[in-house]
Amino acid sequence: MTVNIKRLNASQNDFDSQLATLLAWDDSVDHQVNESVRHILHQVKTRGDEAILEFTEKFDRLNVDSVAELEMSQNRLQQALRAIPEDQRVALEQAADRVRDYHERQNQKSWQYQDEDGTVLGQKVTPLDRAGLYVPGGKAAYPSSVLMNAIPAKVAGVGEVIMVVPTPDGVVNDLVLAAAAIAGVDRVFTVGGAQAVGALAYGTETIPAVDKIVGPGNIFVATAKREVFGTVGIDMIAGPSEILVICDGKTDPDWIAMDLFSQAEHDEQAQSILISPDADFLDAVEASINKLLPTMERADIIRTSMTDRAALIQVTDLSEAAKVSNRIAPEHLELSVEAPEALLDEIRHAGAIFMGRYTAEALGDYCAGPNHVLPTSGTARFSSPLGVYDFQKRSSIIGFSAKGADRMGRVASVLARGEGLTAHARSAEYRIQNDE
Ligand code: HSO
Ligand code: ZN
Repeated sequence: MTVNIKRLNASQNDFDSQLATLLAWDDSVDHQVNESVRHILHQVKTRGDEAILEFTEKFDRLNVDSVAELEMSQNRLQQALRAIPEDQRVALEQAADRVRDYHERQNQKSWQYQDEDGTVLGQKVTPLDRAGLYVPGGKAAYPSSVLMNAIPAKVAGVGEVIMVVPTPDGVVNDLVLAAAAIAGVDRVFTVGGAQAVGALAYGTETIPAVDKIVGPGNIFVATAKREVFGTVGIDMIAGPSEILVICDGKTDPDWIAMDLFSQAEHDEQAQSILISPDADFLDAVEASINKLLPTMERADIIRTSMTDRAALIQVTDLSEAAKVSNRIAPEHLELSVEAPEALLDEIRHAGAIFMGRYTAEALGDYCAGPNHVLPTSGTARFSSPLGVYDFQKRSSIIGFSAKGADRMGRVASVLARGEGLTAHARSAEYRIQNDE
């Protein structure tokens, strides 16, 4: 059974509408989910631990007497670290080191300066007191995502990182716990779903409230995060994974086919797009796709994703490829070309840019160093990879000298009177020195 992949040509008249159709995906809100999430959140907010125990029994079939029993101790995390295969442990540690090195460079410094009046102005950077990390259970439980979410928080100096992870029927994933140990996660609770998001947002007798919740999850988790936003901060709500490859036609078609598969295998709604000026190369990659697909463990997911959402797009040259890519603003962009640096100049919107034929996107997912939590669904137009800056905030510092208070007090007074705010005006005027 061959896969039928859409072919688009950027010179066709209806290319714009074809592209729009290609990029559309089903993110419709489900009212039933909304309602049940609201119910769960309300229960957790008002009944705390008791509600957590009830929902954990109901959804994860886990029956315990207290939420304390759902906490995994640091000893338990270390035990997981010893239990996993040695090659897994070493690879997780290598990945963690590189992710830490990269993110340390993102650390922002507080700064101050003095103006000519001796007035001090500045910006003070402080980490969040507590961050919550949601880790999905089952198939979507990625130890690599534990590293990518927890390490930037720790590098930012977050006081306490609290992880929640569902363990249906009490089955724990040792790789996930080991990754938590390596990343330095402070506390882990085996609670999942909307109830876990509620616990992190509102706090319960046992689970502390956090200031921001990050991490991926299913529709219940995503809906709950949207709902508690405002009470706490949240990261982005991730859509399906995407990869866009721009290729000059000179990379091995098997490599490109597998790069497209690497995101397609995440989920049926994932999107893989190849853009090339070389029509024969598009044919060659399509042949590789059909040759390689039967060898894939997740062939069914890949087939659905490639059939429903993939596309091979022909362009006249690499500049046009960059233009089309900028309109898509992909999560991952591979520049599989001879001179990626030159093409990079033309790229404006992408979550992460993978330079040259040797840079497989998969390396970025695991161990290159940069974060793999990236803006999806075109949001790279206005947002950035998860980073240290997401776990820090800034306070403005303002310290007037007497001379500055005099000079700027006059300005503030005029503006305040213009707004009809007399208390503002007089507060500023008190500090004006009328001795000349
Ligand atoms: N590609 C995913 C991250 C991931 N891949 C985790 C493998 N494991 C983010 O788009
Ligand atoms: Zn991936």
